[in-house]
Amino acid sequence: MPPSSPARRQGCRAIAAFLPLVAMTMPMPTAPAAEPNYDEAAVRQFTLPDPLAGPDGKPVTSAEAWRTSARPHQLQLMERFVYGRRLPAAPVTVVDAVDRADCTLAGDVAAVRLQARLKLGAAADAPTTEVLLYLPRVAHRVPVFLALNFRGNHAEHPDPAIRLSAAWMPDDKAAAIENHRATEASRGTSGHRWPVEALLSRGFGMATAYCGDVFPDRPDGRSASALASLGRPVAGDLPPDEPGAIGTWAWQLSRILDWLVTLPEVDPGKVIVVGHSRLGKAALWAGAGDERFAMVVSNESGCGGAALSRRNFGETVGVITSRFPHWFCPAFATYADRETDLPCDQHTLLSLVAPRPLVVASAVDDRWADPRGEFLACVAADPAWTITGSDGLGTRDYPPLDTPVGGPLTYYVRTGRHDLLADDWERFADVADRTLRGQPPPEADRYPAFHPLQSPLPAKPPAGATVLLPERVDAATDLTPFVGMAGGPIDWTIDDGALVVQTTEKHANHILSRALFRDADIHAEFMTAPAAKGNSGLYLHGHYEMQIYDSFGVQPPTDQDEGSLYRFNKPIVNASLPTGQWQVYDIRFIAPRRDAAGAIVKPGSVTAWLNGRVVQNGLRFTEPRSPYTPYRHGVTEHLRGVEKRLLETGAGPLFLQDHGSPTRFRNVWIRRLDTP
Ligand code: GTR
Repeated sequence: MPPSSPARRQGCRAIAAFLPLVAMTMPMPTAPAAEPNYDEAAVRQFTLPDPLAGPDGKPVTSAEAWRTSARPHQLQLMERFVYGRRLPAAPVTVVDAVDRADCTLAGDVAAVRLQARLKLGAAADAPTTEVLLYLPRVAHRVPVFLALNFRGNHAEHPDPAIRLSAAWMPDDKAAAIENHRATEASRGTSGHRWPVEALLSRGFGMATAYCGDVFPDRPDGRSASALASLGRPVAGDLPPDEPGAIGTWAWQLSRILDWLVTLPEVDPGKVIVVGHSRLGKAALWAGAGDERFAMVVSNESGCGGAALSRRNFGETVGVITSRFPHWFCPAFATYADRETDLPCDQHTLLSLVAPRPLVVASAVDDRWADPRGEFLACVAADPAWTITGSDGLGTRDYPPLDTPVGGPLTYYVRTGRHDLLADDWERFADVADRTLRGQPPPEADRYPAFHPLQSPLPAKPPAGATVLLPERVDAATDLTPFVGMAGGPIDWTIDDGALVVQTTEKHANHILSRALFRDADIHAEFMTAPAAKGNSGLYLHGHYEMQIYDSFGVQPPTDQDEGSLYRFNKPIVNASLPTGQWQVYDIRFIAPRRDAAGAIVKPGSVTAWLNGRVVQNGLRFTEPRSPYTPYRHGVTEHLRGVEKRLLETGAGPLFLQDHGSPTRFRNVWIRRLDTP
């Protein structure tokens, strides 16, 4: 460890004993500074400052002293060395009126949509921010998740009534942003990150606003930010503790909270601040500084967020402050390559959330954000929960994948890449249920996360999958996993490694799996042909169809286009590829539950990926809607038996659809999630 002043050393507590995974005695890294270090053995040794230390450097020993002395001191350290001084409150007013409308979202979710332009401050030129809020249509106050977004409210959900943001945005082809402005095609492009229907169905409200409303995310964004209206310098040499974008975004979150708590539908004591990545850093800072946030969620916030700066793993202080000089206060950049001199670290930030619930979520492939460094920050922050008499993390062992640990300080590392997914939100809601609402999360649907890799094709079936069609279909392929409509052998053809739909006049020569399942992950690779617009489909249980159709380039896609759950919901984005290319669906299917009389008592849900993009995100559905299901059109005696058993047991087959086009299939498998 580099030399440190006696005062600083006094404030440090050797945490080697409970950080067994940190190489405390390893040599300094040998990797060149330009290359990120991903070698655990090359992580430098360090000792963390004590998050319980008061201004005299000595750790406090009571909850009272922590609250009155250590906590304010630690908060000040985060202000001075990382994010800059917190910005003062400002009066918040609604410009014009709140636009409030009842609406029905996908899956028949009854909602109220509120849109409000908030003016943040009294001055004539005070900045404004557009807030979008969906509430479940219920008669009581609800907890609300508040998350800033990266590309405007309209990108978070395909609802065409959402106001299109007119603010500056970074150019981004995937979000259809051209010349720094959103376009109509931008609608819903981040929809997979904001599963409104699923959360409303669990009784939560969902609020969002664009971070660029108060600080455009670019190095020169300061001059166009809200800081000028707050009397802060926007040019020239800045004081070392001058806030940047993260401080301004945290201020925006608090101002939106000012408004949310005035709404009669919102439970003012249960607003949860959530953020992903850079906005996760802002969510943590907002939650640390503003104790009105009842719970805080960091999703893969990484360096300058939940990950320890002292660990030179993935992104570092030097890298982040040179790529994003506008995010932190100027002092932070001076700790590049000397992070061990920082009087605080990111566990300090986490400790400021205590004793409120905090979720720190990582993704295993997001090494840039240092998942283990995020966990170790939780371990090091844990004393702030225990000193207040609360349970905290409850472990010092890095958890297995997809296994949340702790509570109210919760950590998990999930399978997959850097992203915010429907499954993450379900976990946040689980913690909110247990802590803020004091109720167990809804049982069922708590299966291991599914984050399919859809490239390269064909994709390897996972362990435990029941393979219905192999990666290459040929004359030797066993086709008995499928039967025809009458229960006999199938008559589809084999050509060039694929099974090809054998169409008949009725367009009802479907095939169905012998294997039955209730809840399952389903994978199918397919290639459409020009005839009949490439029409085919995956009929889940024969009741719900994930559409296969030539929809390449169709804008906006409808609930009949590829990626839709036919007649239930259009795809979030059009992810279709042209005819003649292999495409791929992965589907997490949760079957509806029925009572003894066959009536649905709990909706089913579907999350689907098409060619690498999320096209359905926890979509809830109830009774089948299509008049063409195999049980209605071209039905046989055999199928009547299949449907009867389905209604009795909840388990049914997978159908590959004949709709008049010689669609090709290969590599089809199901992985059962439960045993009905
Ligand atoms: C990266 C940055 C990360 C993270 C991420 C994001 O470029 O290095 O710290 O904030 O952006 O916000 O998406």
